[in-house]
Amino acid sequence: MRILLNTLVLASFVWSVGPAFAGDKDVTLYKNPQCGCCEGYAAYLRENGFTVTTRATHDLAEMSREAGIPDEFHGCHLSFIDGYLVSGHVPVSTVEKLLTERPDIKGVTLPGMPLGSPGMGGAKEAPFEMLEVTTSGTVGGVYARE
Ligand SMILES: [Cu+2]
Repeated sequence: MRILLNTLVLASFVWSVGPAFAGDKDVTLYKNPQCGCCEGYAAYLRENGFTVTTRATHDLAEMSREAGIPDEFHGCHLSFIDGYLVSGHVPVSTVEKLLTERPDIKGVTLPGMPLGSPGMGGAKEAPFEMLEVTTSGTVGGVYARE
């Protein structure tokens, strides 16, 4: 009987871990106060099931730099998702790939504001290349291209 009880307790514990995955979907997004396409990107994440808190800041460039992204590779906003940073208008499929594969990097950046990317208007002109932000504070290779 005790073994059965223990099993039940264990089973309910394992079961209760399930909803914790909801935490994977929590996003904090830092943006310049005037940035409209950043709000567009926040809306895009929400449409894809993420819970997004936007924070306006005048220190975005400094924050991106401190996160380990060299100036020329900054995205136009900076998101923190489940232990990773996601800079710029990164498609959600790449975010999911990052959260699933959990590589040993700080995150990814899509520099600038490419036309046709999520939250941006216009027509896509070229594949988006999401670059790795390495743990040593620089930009590595292409993590995903889409
Ligand atoms: Cu933008």
